[in-house]
Amino acid sequence: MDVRNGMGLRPLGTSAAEFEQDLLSNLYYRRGTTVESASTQDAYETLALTVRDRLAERRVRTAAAHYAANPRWVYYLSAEYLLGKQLEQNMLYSGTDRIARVAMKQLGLDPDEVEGLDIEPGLGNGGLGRLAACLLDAMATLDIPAVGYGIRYDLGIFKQAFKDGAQVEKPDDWTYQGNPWEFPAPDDQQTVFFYGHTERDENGRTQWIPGEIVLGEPSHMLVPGHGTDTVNIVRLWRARGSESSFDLSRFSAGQYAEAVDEAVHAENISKVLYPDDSTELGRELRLKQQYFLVSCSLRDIIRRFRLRNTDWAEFPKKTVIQLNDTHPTLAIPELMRLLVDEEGLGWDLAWALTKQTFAYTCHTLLPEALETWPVHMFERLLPRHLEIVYEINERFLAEVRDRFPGDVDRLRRMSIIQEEPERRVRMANLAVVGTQAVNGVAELHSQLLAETTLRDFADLWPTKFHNVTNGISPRRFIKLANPTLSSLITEGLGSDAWINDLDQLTGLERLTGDAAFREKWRAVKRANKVRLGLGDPDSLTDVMIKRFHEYKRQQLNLLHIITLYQRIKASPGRAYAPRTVLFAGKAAPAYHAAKHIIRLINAVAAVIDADPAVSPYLKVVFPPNYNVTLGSLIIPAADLSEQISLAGKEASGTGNMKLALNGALTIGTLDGANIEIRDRVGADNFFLFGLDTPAALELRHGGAYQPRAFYEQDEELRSALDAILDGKFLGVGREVAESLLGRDEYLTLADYRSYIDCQEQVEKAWADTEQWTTSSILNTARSGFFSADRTVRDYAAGIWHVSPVQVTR
Ligand code: 26V
Repeated sequence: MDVRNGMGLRPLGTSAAEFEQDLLSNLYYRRGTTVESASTQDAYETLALTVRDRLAERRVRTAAAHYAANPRWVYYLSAEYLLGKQLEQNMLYSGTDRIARVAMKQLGLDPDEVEGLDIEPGLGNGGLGRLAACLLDAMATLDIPAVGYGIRYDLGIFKQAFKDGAQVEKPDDWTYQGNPWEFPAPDDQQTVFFYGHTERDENGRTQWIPGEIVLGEPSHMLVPGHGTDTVNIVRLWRARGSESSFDLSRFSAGQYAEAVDEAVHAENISKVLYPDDSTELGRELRLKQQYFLVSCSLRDIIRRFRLRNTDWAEFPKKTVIQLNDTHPTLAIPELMRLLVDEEGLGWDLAWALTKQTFAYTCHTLLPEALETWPVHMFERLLPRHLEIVYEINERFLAEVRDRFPGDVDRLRRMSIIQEEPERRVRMANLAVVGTQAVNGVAELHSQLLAETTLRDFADLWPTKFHNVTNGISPRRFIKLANPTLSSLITEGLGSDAWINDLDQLTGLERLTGDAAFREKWRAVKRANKVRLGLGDPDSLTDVMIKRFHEYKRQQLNLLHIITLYQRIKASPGRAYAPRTVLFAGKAAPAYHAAKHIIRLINAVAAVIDADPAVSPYLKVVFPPNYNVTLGSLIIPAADLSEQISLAGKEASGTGNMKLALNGALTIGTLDGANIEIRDRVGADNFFLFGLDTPAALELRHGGAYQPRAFYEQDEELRSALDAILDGKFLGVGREVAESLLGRDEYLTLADYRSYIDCQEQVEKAWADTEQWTTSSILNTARSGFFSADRTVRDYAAGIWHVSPVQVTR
């Protein structure tokens, strides 16, 4: 019997009755209980396992098909994944959503209550982590053999609560009830070295004698494709103390806590996700996390390579490793170390293989987000890797010297080692030097990378630089998040094939002329607002959902709210279109400026709520703890999408795509993927305002920017800032106003008037309900390009050079 083909297994049934039987059986044999005595948690775990079994069977067939094909694999290395809840998704993908609900009702269980226990693995900060999840979804859907590698943090992104309007953080112990979606794989455990020193053996080979040894324990979650039998995996590593880390002599001497010190220390590596996105911390534990991820994953990749291959020359033909930002860049010197020190390959061959294997995606332009590590810390933790980085750098700089003789400035800029004011390893430089392709995540971003941040490298290797515009999973962000709109679209197009072929949405364009369809479209939007339950469903729902960062300019949105508030106070008689402004998002715990903005938003919300002259027209809501689950409720309810970052700062944005796809109109700057959204949905269906990138650069770096001048010249702006400074909002937020009047790093005041005027255009457009609905439909109809399926096809054709492998029954 060929176990690899899953032969000899009883096929799992596709009827509700069979599903019910499997539920009962799993409840009994895997939870050890019965329907009569089962808790809701028992019911949930059992449902999860019963759904999971259907995917496990596809997983086995996928693994067999991939093994037989011995294809070129994509390995996606990412320190973060924001996968979102698994249950609903896995029911949809396994085709069990309907029968599962029928079966549960048969057993007297409330499906909604049971599904309510599913938790969200928050193993990421924001855009970068969610992008990783969307790309995995699309790779599986397109039958691309792929494995995602990451870290199984014990504590995910903190839970956000508000106390007196201020953000407080609580730990996210996401697996305290267990995690039914996870398959432990103890057989594939890896050993990771840290610290120590290097020695040369009699043959001149280098050996790393470690000072600490930690075990990496893998488990994986399933990544099913939609409308296909492919089920890929995401493999997450958890740190464990090695056997020697348990100190038996201390234990015997009665020092029980001290005996486990070392093991506890080791396990700290995967204890917590760092919650700071976009500011570099330079903490040793974070560097340890990065190496831990890289070391475990590379050994696993090599183990998998060796199942079917023997010749190292084949390695890049069978393997492409995508680095999700610089966080996993240590994989470059690590592969060199494995090939040269452990496998005995010569440097030149090892380097050629390494460079061919890796590709690097950059997700930022902010200089403070470019990772660097102090050389002394790097050297202490990874002594052999520093030697290798030096060698890579020396050879690289020789190449630069050849190309640009005498240009010492260029050498200084391009060196992997920064010398002043402190010696540091520049991870982005290492990532560019050690890969065959570098990409930005939207047209403008890729262009700016090549012209500014990575310009010297683009001069040297122009063909290395690519653009791959981000995309989002249509399964997660419309089909699952917005079931009613999805049904209406399917009804309108006559088929649901659009879910895996999002360009088909253009078929909606002709329906804009159908008054009955427009009516239904509005009814869906309204129902989604009712479902969200955070404000008048007939008001203009104005949504800004993203991490808090000054460059994203939540403070600009707030200045608009204060201006509206003051206008309503000044002329109470006018007919204002009711508006609900919704914010959601977290601030990094140490990012004080962002936290001040959060606190001020909550204060303004409270003051407006308490003012009966204003509250009928204006409401500010700020539900706490933004995550994939909350986003999936908000996005379908949005009329207006706020994408108001300073031009040249937001690499891409992906929330902008999710909102447009769900029929929200964007008010935005010419930044990131906003530009591509506007190009596609049409200028008439997009509210554009603000400085463009050249104008912003000119104003900022011309050195003549004076925020005070805008304050003095614009009465409404002055009045809004004065209200804050005068303590009109519970005495909160002076820091925000002072920062804007001081340096105003992100040119908020320069864009204020343009933004306010544009919001007036929004209000006018909102008054024309039929035209607004038409624009809403056109936003959806023309957002097909932003499917992550298109993004993955772009990577596959331009960077990975991989082809699909079909999984057959
Ligand atoms: C950066 C850092 C810097 C060092 C400290 C820890 C840490 C943790 C996470 C990050 C990632 C920030 C980069 C990021 O999330 N970029 C976002 O990527 C999205 C997907 O490409 C893109 O849409 C957003 O515009 C971009 O801000």
